[in-house]
Amino acid sequence: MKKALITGITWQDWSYLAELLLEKWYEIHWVKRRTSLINTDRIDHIFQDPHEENKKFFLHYWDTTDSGNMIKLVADVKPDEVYNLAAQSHVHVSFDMPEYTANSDGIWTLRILEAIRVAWLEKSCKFYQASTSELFGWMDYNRPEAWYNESSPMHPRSPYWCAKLYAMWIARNYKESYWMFCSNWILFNHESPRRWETFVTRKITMAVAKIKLWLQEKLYLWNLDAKRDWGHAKDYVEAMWLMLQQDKPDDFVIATWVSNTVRDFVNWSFEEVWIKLEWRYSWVDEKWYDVETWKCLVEVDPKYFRPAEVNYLLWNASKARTVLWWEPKYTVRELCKEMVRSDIEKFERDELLKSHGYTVLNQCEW
Ligand code: NAP
Ligand code: G4F
Repeated sequence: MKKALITGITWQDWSYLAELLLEKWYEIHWVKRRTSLINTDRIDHIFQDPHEENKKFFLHYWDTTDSGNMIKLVADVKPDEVYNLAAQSHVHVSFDMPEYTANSDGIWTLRILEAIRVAWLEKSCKFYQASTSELFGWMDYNRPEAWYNESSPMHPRSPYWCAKLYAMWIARNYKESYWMFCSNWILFNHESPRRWETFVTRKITMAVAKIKLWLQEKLYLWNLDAKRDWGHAKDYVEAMWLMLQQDKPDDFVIATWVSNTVRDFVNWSFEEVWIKLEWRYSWVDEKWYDVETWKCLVEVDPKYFRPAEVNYLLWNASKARTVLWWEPKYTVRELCKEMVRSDIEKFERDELLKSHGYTVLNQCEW
């Protein structure tokens, strides 16, 4: 049985990766930081195995800023594969907390690589680094032949991407210096009903569900013309696992190769609940109205402005297709439908619980 060590377990990617690795009979060591509130709702279903003898999960507490703990953990567990998913991954927040982001996303990768090396596991342990599409920053979208691939020049546009660029290069450096198996997964945006609530797709689908159920009046956004290639996290974790099953380490762009605007995602989400919108004015004054009631449902709020923005991204993911034989199964419309439906179910359930006197925790800023 292979042993996997996974960092960043409370959110979206980990939960899908854990489901996949369980099917493949891995022993999983999951590490999470201590929080004062319980935040394991995305993964609780995985741990509710009543048969103790089936237990293949081991929880360890740790934080990306704590190297001593990681050195001990790696030496004790001796993992065959390490999936490094933990990160302060919100771009806007990284402008507010640049130093923390550099430490937690950049230097952290060095800490874990060193932990593998000092435990003498550099020849046996495969390391996976969750890198990001937005390392490339600018794109000239008038020249589609310039679609970016693994070797395009990089121009990160936020403290988060600068930290991730360091992380990617230090992993490449350990591969070249110590012959470690280090692969970078250069990911486009991937979403799901388990996506954190403050990324734009989930923020939209939650708001649409709440508006439909009369629980929210309006959705506030910024930069509706930003274009993203949105895939399903379930598809993307499969690529993650495939990368570590290769004979040689390599870097791969993982994308669906279709790019849409935030505006498209808003429209599709409202279409799922049979609300048709029409927009008036433009840029910061943009407002969207329900064509039946002429109620304003979407507005621009400059609060979400980013000091530097990436407006457009489209990458060439042909290497993953030819080498890993990886293909995304979900289209962005299917993804959007699943997210809206899941949010409607969630809020209907929450309302039912509240009507029976239970408290339901709510979050959401940015
Ligand atoms: P996510 O939802 O933001 O989850 C990040 C995880 O890291 C959470 O479990 C979080 O724990 C943990 N974490 C953050 N800071 C930590 C710290 N100081 N110590 C310990 N744990 C910490 O991210 P995701 O969307 O699942 O993405 C996984 C990875 O892929 C990230 O590295 C992200 O940067 C990268 N990525 C994601 C996308 C995407 O579109 N989803 C695209 C490109 C790259 P808490 O629950 O305690 O906060
Ligand atoms: O959903 P977002 O916050 O994702 P962003 O910035 O593209 O970053 C995500 O994908 C990266 C990979 O490509 C990851 F590395 C990163 O960790 C993260 O998972 O924003 C998408 C777009 C942006 O252009 C943003 O400015 O939507 C725009 N947007 C417009 N209004 C908004 C909002 N974004 C957020 N979060 N909230 C808004 O109200």
